Parts: sequence; C-alpha cells; structure tokens
Amino acid sequence: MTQSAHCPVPDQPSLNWHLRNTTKASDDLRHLISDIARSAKYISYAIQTTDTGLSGNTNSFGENQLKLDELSDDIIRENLCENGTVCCYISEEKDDVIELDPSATFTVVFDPLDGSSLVDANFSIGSIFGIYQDGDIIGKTPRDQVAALYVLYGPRTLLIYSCGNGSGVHEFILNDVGEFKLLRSHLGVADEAKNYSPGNLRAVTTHPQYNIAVEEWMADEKTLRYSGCMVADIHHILSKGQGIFTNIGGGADSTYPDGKLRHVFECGPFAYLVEEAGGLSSDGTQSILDKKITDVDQRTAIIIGSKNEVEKTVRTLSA
Ligand code: AFP
Repeated sequence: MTQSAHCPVPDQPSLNWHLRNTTKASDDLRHLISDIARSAKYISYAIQTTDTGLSGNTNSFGENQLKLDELSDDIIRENLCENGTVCCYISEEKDDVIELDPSATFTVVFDPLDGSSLVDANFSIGSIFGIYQDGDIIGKTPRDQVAALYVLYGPRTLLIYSCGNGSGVHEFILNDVGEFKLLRSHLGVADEAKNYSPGNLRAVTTHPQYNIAVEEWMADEKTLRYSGCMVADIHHILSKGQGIFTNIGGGADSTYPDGKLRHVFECGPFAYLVEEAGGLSSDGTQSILDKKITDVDQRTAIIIGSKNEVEKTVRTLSA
C-alpha cells in the first residue's frame, strides 16, 4: 500500500496501522482483528480490577460478579456481535456453536481465558483466537485459519498475531492509553531448543516414552520453563526464539488419554503461529495444521516449537 507523504511511517506503528500497511488482510478481517484486540483491552482491565474466582458472589454494589473466564467470554461475545462480520463463534466456555449472522463471513474460535486456574496466584494468563473463513469448521483443519492471535496478560499485556502465508508473526504491547503498539516484528523460532516446557507431566507414569523424552531433556541440561499456562509457555518460545512445549496423552486409563489441550481453541491457533514463525507442530504423527477437526471439543497431543527438537521428540515418543 502506498503511504501518503502526509502520513509518514510512525516510529512505533499501532496494530491498526500494521494490519493496514503490512498485510494483505481484507478490510473485514482487519476490522475483526481490531475488535478482538479491543475485547482484550477490556479483559486486561478486568484482570487488574476484578476479584478473582468469585462467581456467584456479589460486589459492594450488590451486583452479581462473574468469574473472570465467564466475564472474558461475555466481553468477547459483545465485541464479535458489534463487529458484524462473524457468522458464528465457538468458545471454550460454551458447549455449542453460537450462531450470530448466517450471512456474515468469519467463524471465530477462542479460549477467552486460558490458564484461569492460575489467576488467584497472579501468574500470567492469556486469550487465544483462531479465525476461519465461512461457517462450520467440522472437516476443516487449522491450516484453513485465515489468521490467529493470542493475548498474554502478564506484567505487561502483549498481543501476537499473524495473517499467515509468509506475512510473519508480530508482537504488540498495550500502552497506557489503551493502544497496541508494535514491539517486535517477524518473531522467529530457531531449529534447536535450549528450553523445554513439558505439560501433562502426570502422563509419564503411563507413557514410558514420554518419561524418556523428559529424561533426555534433563540429560541434555536443557532449561525447564513451565508455568502451567499454554499462552505464557508458548510465548516464551516465540519470545526467546527457541524451545519445545509438549502436552501428551497418558493412554486409555489415564486422566487425559489424548492430552489435556483442545485442538480447536488452543492447539490450532498456536500451530498456525509457531509454524508461521519457522517452528513445527505435531500430534505425534502429523502437523497439528493438517489434523482434521472432528468435534469442537476434540483434544489432541501436541509437540510444538523448535523444528529439530520437535522431530526428535516425535521419534522418541513413537519408538
Ligand atoms: P486452566 O485454564 O484450567 O488453568 O488450564 C490451563 C491449560 O489448559 C493450559 O494453559 C496449560 O498448558 C495446561 O492446562 C496445563 O496442563 P497441566 O497442568 O496438565 O500441565
């Protein structure tokens, strides 16, 4: 897009400027990402100001208080309704697909507050979003997403997005006046990992190969970085430019036979972002991006991050 002499390139571009000037996103997609970013600002504020985990309680005004994850879900719904380009959405907080406008363009899948069990401990938490063209995602794969983003609510609030197709993965910081400003563009993931982030570690008792993978990481003297929030743990990989994150199923008799994480809301958007940044994702046999969506609630094992370490771990797990 040509830049008018009267509109020089800003020193620190905003998310809106970046979407308009550096991506091929349609106007509708740009506006949708902007409206999702707007909901993230409200969630960020709610995390700072709302009592944690108080569903069913009343505040000092006698009003019912929502748990933060329910509140986040409501905030996103309000913004998607207002946006007008969303035919339906699927939230981790809701059992069913929510129809908004059958004639509209996009389906949005999201986990409104990932890591919500960590809120009272004041750990970092996040929101995850995937955007698909048209309705009905059953039978599609995460590769069909037209954009994905996540927001990390930590000491600082960060938004990371990509519109795919080689356009890169870009990081923005929420400033004091409520604007997302570019922090780093084109985040990359190197082939070798120095850090490891092993989720659903309870599975090592029923999945001996997972135990071996963990022992290999320890023997390699890799650094453990695990917080229990997928958004924070995968952001660590994108931020440091290397690392591996796993969440592996423990088999038929275990708590999470197929792993704890959900294909649609959690693994799909992160696979889109990490592979766009040069990393790799796998469910143990194929890229998460190629794994068919059979159910909105489907769970999947995930091995994601630095390419060589993901490939090596997949070999160990299947040996
Ligand atoms: P909550 O949203 O219930 O806190 O769960 C967080 C999460 O879904 C994901 O963010 C973590 O990676 C994963 O659970 C942690 O699972 P383990 O505790 O089994 O490692």
